[in-house]
Amino acid sequence: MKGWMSKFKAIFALVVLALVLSGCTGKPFLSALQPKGEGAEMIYDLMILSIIIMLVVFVVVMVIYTFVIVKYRQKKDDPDFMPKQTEGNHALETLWTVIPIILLLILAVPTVQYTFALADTSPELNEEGEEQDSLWVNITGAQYWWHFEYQDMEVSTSQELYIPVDRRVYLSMGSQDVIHSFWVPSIDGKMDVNPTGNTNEMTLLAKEEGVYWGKCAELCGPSHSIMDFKVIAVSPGEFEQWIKDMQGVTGEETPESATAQEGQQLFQDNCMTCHAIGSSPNKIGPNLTNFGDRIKLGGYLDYNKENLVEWIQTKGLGEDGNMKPGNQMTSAPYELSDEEAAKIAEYLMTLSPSGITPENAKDGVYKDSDLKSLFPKEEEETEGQGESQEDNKDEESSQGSDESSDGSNEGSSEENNDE
Ligand code: HEC
Ligand SMILES: [Cu+2]
Repeated sequence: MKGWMSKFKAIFALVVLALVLSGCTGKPFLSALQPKGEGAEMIYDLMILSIIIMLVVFVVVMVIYTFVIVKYRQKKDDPDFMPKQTEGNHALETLWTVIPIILLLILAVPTVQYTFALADTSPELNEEGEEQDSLWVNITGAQYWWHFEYQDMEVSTSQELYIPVDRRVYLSMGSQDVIHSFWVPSIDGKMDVNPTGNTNEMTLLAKEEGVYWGKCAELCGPSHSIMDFKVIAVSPGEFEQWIKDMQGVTGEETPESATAQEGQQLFQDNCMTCHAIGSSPNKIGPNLTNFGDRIKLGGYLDYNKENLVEWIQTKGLGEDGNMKPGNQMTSAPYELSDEEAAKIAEYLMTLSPSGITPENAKDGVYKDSDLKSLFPKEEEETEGQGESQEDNKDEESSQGSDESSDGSNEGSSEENNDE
């Protein structure tokens, strides 16, 4: 009876273990064990390689161990049995020194190779071997959200980063308060962001369209564990369209319904010190240009009007204090009635300047594009240098902002004057 029980226990333990371990591969949009990006694949390969090496070592050691225990154990009929004793065997000692060195080399070569490959931020080459324009995004981490600014494109957004699939995206990263760490497990490894002014660089390359979950991987305060964000990988053609739609937004667009219009006014009176709609440098709070397309509120809460009103009323804390503890919106000076908060919520939910939304990451439609139309043309700069200098002067006097030092953004410069 006893034997049967212990057998049963062992089987039960194995089943539980199998269940637990099979759960380890996790969700496909949040798992380093189901890589969907270039960096994540390399990291996964290294993981598999080191596990194989570990298993081989384990099995070999265990086989020898079992063999020795069985073969050389004290025999019942011969209690004085003593196996032959060896000491100072050169061949053996060389063997067990050389084998680990070889194993370490097998691990080290791809590890070093991948480490340098992942740190490489030089331009990607196209099929003809020419350097492609690099799509750079400035990323800023803040307690407890992320800001994204598409370099030279006059497009900013927060919390949800749209990227083209199959194309390397270059990230230049910093923080506006404390150290955070940018991590999209199924696409790439982690990168810390520092508040000291030095920027870290990395690339992201998603190999499949999809909505991938990102996490802050550095303990940065009470809401660290919910400093979530999303990476939305759409086809290059859809990405191009998205950028173009986002470029036109000024924040002055009038929403259709009268309630939303009132909400817009209330928003402009109470919220614009910290939030922006349309391209803007990083502010105290998230950029809300395409807030209507957000998958989550505040990075992780269900996106619906009820939550949004509660968020606005409690300044991101929540009625029982568990929406985003310690968040920086708590210092907002406004007082709003329930009705006013609801109007603002209605307005914010209309902010959807582009037909390209997270849904496009799931539709399986692949529109190709080389994204060329998004980059400022180099020919123009060399061609009409005399003229463009004059143009710049005019702009500088009328605009007087720091933006004008960058002559490449002529086309969209009016859009920055909305403050
Ligand atoms: C003192 C600056 C400040 C003011 C004023 C302010 N906010 Fe915020 N807001 C923030 C910060 C900071 C966050 C990010 C909080 C976080 O996620 O940790 C935020 C987040 C939000 C979010 C969530 C954004 C997202 O991407 O999910 C919404 C919505 C929002 N604020 C609405 C408003 C509204 C509406 C007003 C005006 C009634 C307002 N805020 C006023 C600082 C401010
Ligand atoms: Cu953080």
